[in-house]
Amino acid sequence: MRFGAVLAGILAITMVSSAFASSQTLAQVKARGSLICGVNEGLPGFSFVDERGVWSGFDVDFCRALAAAIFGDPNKVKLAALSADARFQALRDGKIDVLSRNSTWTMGRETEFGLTFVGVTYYDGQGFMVPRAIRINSALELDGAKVCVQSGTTTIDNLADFFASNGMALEQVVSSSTDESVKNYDAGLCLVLTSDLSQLYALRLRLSKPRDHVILPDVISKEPLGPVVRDNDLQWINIVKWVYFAMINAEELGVNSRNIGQALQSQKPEVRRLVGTSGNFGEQIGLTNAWATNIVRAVGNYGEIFERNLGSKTPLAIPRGLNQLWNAGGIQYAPPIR
Ligand SMILES: N[C@@H](CCC(=O)N[C@@H](CS)C(=O)NCC(=O)O)C(=O)O
Repeated sequence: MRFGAVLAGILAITMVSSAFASSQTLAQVKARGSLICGVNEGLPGFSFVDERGVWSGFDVDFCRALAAAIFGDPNKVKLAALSADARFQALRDGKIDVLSRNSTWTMGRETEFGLTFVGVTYYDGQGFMVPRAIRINSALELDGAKVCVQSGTTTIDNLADFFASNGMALEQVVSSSTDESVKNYDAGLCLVLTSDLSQLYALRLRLSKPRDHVILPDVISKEPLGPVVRDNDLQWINIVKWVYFAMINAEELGVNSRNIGQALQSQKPEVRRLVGTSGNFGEQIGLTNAWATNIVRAVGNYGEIFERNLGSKTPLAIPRGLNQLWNAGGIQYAPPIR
């Protein structure tokens, strides 16, 4: 009997604490009046602050989309610049609400750190940059090369795997920030710079003579990049996940920041569910039914966000490739809102 009472007590405490954990983040964000979003310290195209202190980039826009979904205002977000080494601990410690920082989804990062990746906002892969003058065509010709690489990344692990599995000798020049890696490479302290391919294009622009450097065709890894949250708050996981899915679904349905006013008048059932003129989907995740309309109005659909930050009219000019929608040759795919 007494054992039963103790057990009931333990169960009650567990239920109360897990109910608390499961709704904590949104309540805290709302009480604070802003979202705290972890981003890269400086990576053009993804997360970059200009001389006037204005942030821009693909990952920054995801933070703004989340703020728009929650508050109806994309500016209710504080961006916390984090190094590769510090990012996951900052999330675990509750210093940020969400991490949107070119982070690769791996099994270990979820299981060891108690985190959840909500989706893949950008499919990337690791590559190599070398001086054009050395005239090589493949990473398999890099036996014995000195390679500049950053700590706390999947990059450094993939690099070791690639050289070991091809029986090649490797000398690493490790640094803890991109700035240092780029400076080391530019100064000739290493022959090769390795990172996610999207970043190599960005980093090449920072070299003293970008045209003197080539990116080799080899892609040695899968780098599914996406937003990360703590794994103990299902409501928050759903919010962050569906913000990403709403951006993809909006593009698929042809709803964008220019025609969002017309979309609100649309009679198409799928558009109506997205923009909240039918159904109750926003309220069911703790937001308002205008959540997706607010995202699209403030930051655009997925395609608009991609083009604005990374697309053909930007200095990076990265092709959509795998990040094209699934019905246009890529693998970006979102479950339906219904
Ligand atoms: N996607 C990889 C690499 C992410 C990463 O941090 N890459 C470096 C190399 S470019 C970076 O963004 N550094 C920026 C910085 O620390 O300032 C991961 O999640 O580990």
